Amino acid sequence: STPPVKVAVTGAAGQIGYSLLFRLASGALLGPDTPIQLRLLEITPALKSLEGVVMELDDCAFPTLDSVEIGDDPNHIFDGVNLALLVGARPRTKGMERGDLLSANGAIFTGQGKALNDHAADDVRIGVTGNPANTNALIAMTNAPDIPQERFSALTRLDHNRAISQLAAKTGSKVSDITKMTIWGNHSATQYPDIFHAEIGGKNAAEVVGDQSWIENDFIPTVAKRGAAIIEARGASSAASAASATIDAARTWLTGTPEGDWASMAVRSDGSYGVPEGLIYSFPVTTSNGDWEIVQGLEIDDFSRAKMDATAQELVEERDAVTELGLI
Ligand code: NAX
Repeated sequence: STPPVKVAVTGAAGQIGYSLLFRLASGALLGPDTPIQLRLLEITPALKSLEGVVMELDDCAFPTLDSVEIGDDPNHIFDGVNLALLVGARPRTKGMERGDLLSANGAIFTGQGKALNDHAADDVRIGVTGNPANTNALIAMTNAPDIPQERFSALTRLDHNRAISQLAAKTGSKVSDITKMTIWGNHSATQYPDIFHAEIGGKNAAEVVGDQSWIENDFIPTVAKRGAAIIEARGASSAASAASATIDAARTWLTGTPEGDWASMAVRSDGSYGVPEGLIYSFPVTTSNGDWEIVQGLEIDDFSRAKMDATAQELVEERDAVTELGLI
């Protein structure tokens, strides 16, 4: 049978964790034939609550769940992990400035980057969901000099899935007919969801929509501000959809994009499309055997260029801020 895969989840007692763990344990990542060993990291005060979650995992009697370990020491929890899903982060609380948020999260992601560097398996892949996701991934990557930089990514798959869903609703098509969706840039309100290269049943999506004003004034802001709309409606931030996207992103990374399609992933820029090298920026990527490649040669018009540059600029500012704080 297939050897077990060790998957670390941080922030495991949080609301995304509550959705994510059960899907991982039930085989949503690698199917029914690959046993999963969960390694769950939390801060000390949340360990008791995490014990309750583990009781529930036990009670599901998932055949694919091989073992569960919990703890508050990243050096122990990350030992030998093949996949690390960094979900736990310090949320922005009242009165907190952006700099405070960056330094609180900086402390988390420098420490976790070092622990991954020293203890993860040689084939580790690291996906960052916790916000500010792109810059947290940059911090972890920079603090893990022995791990190849292409093993780090930040989550923009939720934005990607939101964009597909909005486009399907607008055009009366099925989500499964939509391919080549792209989210460019930061997982923030400056992100640029791009349908100019997307296809619906093989036809160019922007042409099928045929309405530039919908794209500019409806589609892009709806996708970019969807997180706030969920908070407004639900009284809590998106959790199940974020967990689902975290699994989609990891599955795509490990098992590959289908022929003729791509996915959005925030990865280290190599300068493609004029994006400053070294930023963790969301690009269209194809994946196979656990490696990704940025899709090359897409034509970028002036409208797209301006949006891609604006979100790059925000990431440059975040990088400058964490450089000043001495985090990278
Ligand atoms: P919760 O506040 O419910 O859970 C976060 C958990 O992380 C808490 O249990 C906390 O104890 C734990 N934690 C804090 N510091 C830790 C550390 N140093 N080590 C281990 N665990 C630690 O937040 P939740 O709703 O689950 O969201 C988690 C993160 O995902 C947040 O940063 C949130 O902003 C981010 N999101 C990212 C999304 C994306 O698409 N990239 C979308 C959803 C979500 O907003």
